[in-house]
Amino acid sequence: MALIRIVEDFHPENHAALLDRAKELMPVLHHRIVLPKRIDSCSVLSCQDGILPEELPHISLGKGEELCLDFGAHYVGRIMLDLSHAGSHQDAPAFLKLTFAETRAELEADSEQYKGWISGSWVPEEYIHVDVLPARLVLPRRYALRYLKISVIDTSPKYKVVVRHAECMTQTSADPGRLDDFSCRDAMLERIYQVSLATLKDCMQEVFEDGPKRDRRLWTGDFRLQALTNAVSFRNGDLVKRCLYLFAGSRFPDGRVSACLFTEPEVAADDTYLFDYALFFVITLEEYLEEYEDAQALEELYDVAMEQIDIALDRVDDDGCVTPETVADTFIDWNDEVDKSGCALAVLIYALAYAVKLADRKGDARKAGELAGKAEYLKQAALKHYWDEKAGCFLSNGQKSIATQVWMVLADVPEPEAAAELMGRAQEFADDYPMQTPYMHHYYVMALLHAGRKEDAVAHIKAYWGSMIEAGADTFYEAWNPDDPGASPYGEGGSIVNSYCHAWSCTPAYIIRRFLT
Ligand code: RAM
Repeated sequence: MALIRIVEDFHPENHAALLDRAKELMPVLHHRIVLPKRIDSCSVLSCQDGILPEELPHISLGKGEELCLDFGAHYVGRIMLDLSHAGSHQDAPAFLKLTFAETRAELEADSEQYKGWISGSWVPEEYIHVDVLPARLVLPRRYALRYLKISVIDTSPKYKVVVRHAECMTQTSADPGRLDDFSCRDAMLERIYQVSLATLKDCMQEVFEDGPKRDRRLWTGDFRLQALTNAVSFRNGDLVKRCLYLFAGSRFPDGRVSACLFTEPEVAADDTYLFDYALFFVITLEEYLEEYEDAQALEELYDVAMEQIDIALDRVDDDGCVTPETVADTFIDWNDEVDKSGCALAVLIYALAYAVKLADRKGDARKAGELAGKAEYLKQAALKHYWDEKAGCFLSNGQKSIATQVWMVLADVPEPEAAAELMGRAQEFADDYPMQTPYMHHYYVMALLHAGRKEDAVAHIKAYWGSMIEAGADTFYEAWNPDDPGASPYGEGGSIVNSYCHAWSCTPAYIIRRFLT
């Protein structure tokens, strides 16, 4: 299902003082020049692995010929190419196609075949005419890439194109100097740990982006997971604080925190509200305060957080269940077959636990007591309406999905002993409504840990994130199904717009540091 919300005549409400604070927290970007490590392929050479980039000035490309550069790792940055020509005078423009790719497989995809619902303009390819050679081509866009394919669409019979030099000026607001020298004893976990950090690093820009290829913006669901992983790695607390202020500073006119936010040309909340995502604002604020103890942020953001809770509680009906209209505004995962009503209620109960801590932290005993009471009431409602004794699990409108069990366990709806049993049983039917994103897999692992099933949690991290590593991931992907590597939430041909360095998949580093050492 396409996640496109359009509110007619939408004007977000901006709060200048909060946005000013966010501006003060603008991070420093760290830059580095990186050169291609090898020529991955070249149509004019009998190409075997390992042609060095030093060969570049000796390769000339005529009409229909191409070469592919491999920068050796995933980077975010700007590309500069020094181009010249070989042969007679350049009597016609050089017409080039540049294709950028985060993974090797992306290069094989054909953008013409993409018929999905998210904009095809995200496909990172450029068609460029160069009238005069030699030329230094500095591309105006920022790319997320490991590979760059340069295809010559046309020259003339009189000359060929030479790519003399290529470089990428990388950028990230993650400071590797902040990392400690931790390493895992287990080799696979160590690789997963390193790739998690590489993923987070490249998503850390002026905000915590969901993916540097796409959508390049803040989403609350992704942000919460980045903030957790950042706390055990790059520790850029100011970037977390900045993003909290951005979400608080531009909201729906009725006070709701938007699911995502634009920062260009100026800060503006998107007209997309997601029930679960708005609650992650509350959770992330509490977790930030726990990590960094920030009296100013508590003072200035507390009311916004409580407003999200009040808005969410207004969306609960007389039975203690989230209303169907609101369930329709709940993300959970890309699997549209999943009945999300049980999950929506559980996420609310889960968020209430954080809201109670937040109220306690603020010294707001009345609110803390009131919210603890609501949480208890909703837990009872969840047991009454969703627990099925015969099935031995939670059913959401009769449906037995892994997502519902995960969120009910995280919300502490079942008692600890029952949760441990439930998460044991739930693994048997996990594939009935398969989890489709590392985001949902993260919460699955967290539910296993919460239920005391540490071995299962480790096994799942190794099997799921490990299978991405085995498929060649330099950074973890937005969507991943080991049995169907080309799967995409975006419809026909969608793998070309998938993001292969995606914030919500960076959490194994957090889990390893916080729960497995
Ligand atoms: C997408 C992005 C983002 C996610 C939302 C729900 O467009 O991938 O990461 O949070 O959807």
